[in-house]
Amino acid sequence: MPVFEYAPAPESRAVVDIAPSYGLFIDGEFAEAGDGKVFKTLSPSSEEVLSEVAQAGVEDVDRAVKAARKAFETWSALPGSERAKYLFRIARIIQERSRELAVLESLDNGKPIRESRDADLPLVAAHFFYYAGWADKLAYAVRGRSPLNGTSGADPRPLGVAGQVIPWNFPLLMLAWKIAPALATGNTVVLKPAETTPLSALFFADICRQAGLPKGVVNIVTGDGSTGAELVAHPGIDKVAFTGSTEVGKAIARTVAGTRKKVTLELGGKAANIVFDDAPLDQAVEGIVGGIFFNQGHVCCAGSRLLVQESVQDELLDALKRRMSTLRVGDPLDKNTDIGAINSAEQLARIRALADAGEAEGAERWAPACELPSSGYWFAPTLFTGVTQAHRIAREEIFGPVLSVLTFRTPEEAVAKANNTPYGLSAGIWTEKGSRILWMANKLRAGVVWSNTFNKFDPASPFGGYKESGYGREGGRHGLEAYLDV
Ligand code: TAP
Repeated sequence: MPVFEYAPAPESRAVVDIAPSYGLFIDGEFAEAGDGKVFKTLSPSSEEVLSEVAQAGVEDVDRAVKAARKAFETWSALPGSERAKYLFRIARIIQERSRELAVLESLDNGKPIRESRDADLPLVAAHFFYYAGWADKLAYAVRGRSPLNGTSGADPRPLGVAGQVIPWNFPLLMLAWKIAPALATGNTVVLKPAETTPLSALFFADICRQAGLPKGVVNIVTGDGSTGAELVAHPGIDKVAFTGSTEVGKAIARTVAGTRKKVTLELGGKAANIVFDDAPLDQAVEGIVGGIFFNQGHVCCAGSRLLVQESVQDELLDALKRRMSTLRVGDPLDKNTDIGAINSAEQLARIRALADAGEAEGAERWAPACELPSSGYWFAPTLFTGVTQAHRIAREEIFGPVLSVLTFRTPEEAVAKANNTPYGLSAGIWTEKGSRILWMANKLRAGVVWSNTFNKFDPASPFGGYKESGYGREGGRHGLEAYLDV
């Protein structure tokens, strides 16, 4: 089967040569699906077909799990320092091939090249570097257990084969969050990327070959939700790691209930970005814009509810509207683009329906004048004022470039409104007062709380939710525990 060919060029389509078709990556080889089924992956900015990709069926998933099981015997027995060498090699190849990967990601996902190049790709490499560093220090990975306090000098054991299912919003970054800690801890993996963004995972498979990773340690099964369901239900899986919607997360929890499988679920969010009247407003406006319009708002921890203190509401909203009027929506491969394409026609329909519901329920809709391209899937950055807590746009995850503005008078009211959601993934606080930041951070039921910034990520920081945003943590030392028998 063909792999991705390198063609040096500036940030443009020509950087990466995409083959007309791709197979599944099982046991170190690309191969067609057993029943020959394929599906198309599109560029959401042009609706052009980028490639045809194999649709894994039940037998393909079984082959992949068996390959991972076989590879587990030798991979888990390698000294951590040897596994680290492979991970460091993968990290370096990602850096070397980051232009190709950034262009591929922007083509298949629709995100602006400035984001894939300057945010996604550096974070992907950083994850592999970070977890490579842990592979020979696992005796220190589990809280309360360390050779230094005499509890255990032995490495904790890996779980076995991890079945990993990821969404389309950060295709390669979500892959890195899953694969890097799994491999560092001695597990092997079968990963299913989202149906609309399979290409960077297949490119990554090629990188595994380039790095000389032993066959079967990483397997990629492309397909739709049915492939994900088969993977999660497969009896040969020891660990399920899922990132996606709360609805599918609940179905997965039901599937694995009563089995030996360990599970981590990273699900939806409806974060509050809370601005007090003493906050540096210019800085807050940048944080609000980055919080909701980064990656077209396709971000689980997006600051989709702006809670602004009543006394600065008018001033803040004027500044925010001025800033939103400068955002450029358009070609993801143009370095000046701020907001790219919505990932799919289905997602665009979902965003439109919720925005229409916002208007129908009485909130006031505003968007800057901007011309949207004629083909592809687009949605202008949009702001709703006069939003109440009962409105759907204040309660449901929109997963698009739509901001709902609510107001508050006191810190207590801000906390109550911020926590009034079934989700609990993230929150932001903008204020000059350090004591208020600490007080709020303790009261907010959110896995991540940013202060005077938003959407900042680091591989050393654990990430994950409360309530219906899921359970388990990814990133940092906590992210290792999810793959270890502790
Ligand atoms: P989902 O529809 O849940 O899809 C996620 C993945 O699960 C996809 O690969 C999907 O395949 C697969 N899938 C669908 N049905 C399945 C089933 N019954 N069993 C197993 N796998 C199944 O979510 P999405 O629309 O791709 O992503 C958006 C959601 O992800 C949002 O709610 C967002 O908040 C959440 N998200 C959370 C985080 C964190 S870290 N908490 C990060 C990113 C995104 P197909 O693509 O083929 O349908």
